[in-house]
Amino acid sequence: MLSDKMQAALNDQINMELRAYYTYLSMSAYFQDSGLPGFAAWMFHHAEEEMTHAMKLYDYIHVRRGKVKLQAIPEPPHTWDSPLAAFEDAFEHERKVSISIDKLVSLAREEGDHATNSFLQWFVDEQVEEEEVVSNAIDKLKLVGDFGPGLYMLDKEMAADAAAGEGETEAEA
Ligand code: OFO
Repeated sequence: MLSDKMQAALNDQINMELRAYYTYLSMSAYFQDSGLPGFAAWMFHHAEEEMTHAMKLYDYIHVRRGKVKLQAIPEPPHTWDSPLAAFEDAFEHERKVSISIDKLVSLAREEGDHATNSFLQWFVDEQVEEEEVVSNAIDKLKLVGDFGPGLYMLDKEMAADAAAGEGETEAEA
């Protein structure tokens, strides 16, 4: 049985994952509109991963006989100043998710809720990898800068990564 506090915190986390899903889907649309289909595919794939994270939490609350309470998802931004700005925004989002997961782990430990603590370890590992794949993309975008042919090549690489499920973390593979 989950405590009321833990149930509320897990429901908040579902909302955070769904916000990430919605934001990355909006980024995918932005890349599509910008003539970068490879980035669009990569970001779409990443958005789908966020939905699986939300559903893991959703299922867990049910398994523990808790109540899922879905919350409103705010409208995401629709455009970014550049591909780099979009990925920097994604990185900020991932940092916030990591901090939120750490707080959930601390709460589970405070409450002596070993099952939830164990369940959350998957998310702890996942966040390390998620931050890494997004920051790798940022590094590449910084290298390429405004050089059009470089961006074109990078778009092809992102398309190949998305098709191969790369950017997908080990835990999800
Ligand atoms: Fe990329 O954040 Fe989910 O967990």
